[in-house]
Amino acid sequence: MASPLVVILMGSDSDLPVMAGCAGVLEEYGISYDIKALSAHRTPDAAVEFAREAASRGVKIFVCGAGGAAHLAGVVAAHTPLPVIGVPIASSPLQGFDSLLSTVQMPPGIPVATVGVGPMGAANAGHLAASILALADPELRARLLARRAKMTQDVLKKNDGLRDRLREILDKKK
Ligand code: RP5
Repeated sequence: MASPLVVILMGSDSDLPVMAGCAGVLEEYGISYDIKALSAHRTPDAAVEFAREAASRGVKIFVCGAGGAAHLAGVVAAHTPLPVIGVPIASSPLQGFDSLLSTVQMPPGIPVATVGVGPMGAANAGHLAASILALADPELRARLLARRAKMTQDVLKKNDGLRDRLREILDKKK
């Protein structure tokens, strides 16, 4: 069986509800993926070994989500030449600001393309992975452009009932 194009890694299975957002987007585009929980701190050897051998299996992109002292994306990036997208997760009392900084502030030469904190970031990680893969896949590029065109239409359509909705809100306040 062909290797999945994208690997979604999470620091813990407790990150699954957030990272499901990324998996959902990849499924929308028809992009194959694998999903695994491996921790930079609690399973360091397994995480490094997995990162090291992924490229030779045909994986193209890593999406790494972690919370707190979120070093998973950085450690994976240190051990693979593949693009790594980092998703900071708000699982600690610092609500994701800690994971955002520890994911985004990589030293020069070992980048992590960091998206926003939480579910919105996880979904965007899926869209960014699709954009990268679309560079070499015209059919995927067409699906991506079609999705964007639909999004544009959906947003423009929302203007139709805006005045009525505003009236309802203002009348309720009376
Ligand atoms: C991080 O610690 C994980 O990525 C997760 O967001 C957080 C809590 O992990 P668990 O204690 O739920 O396993 O490493």
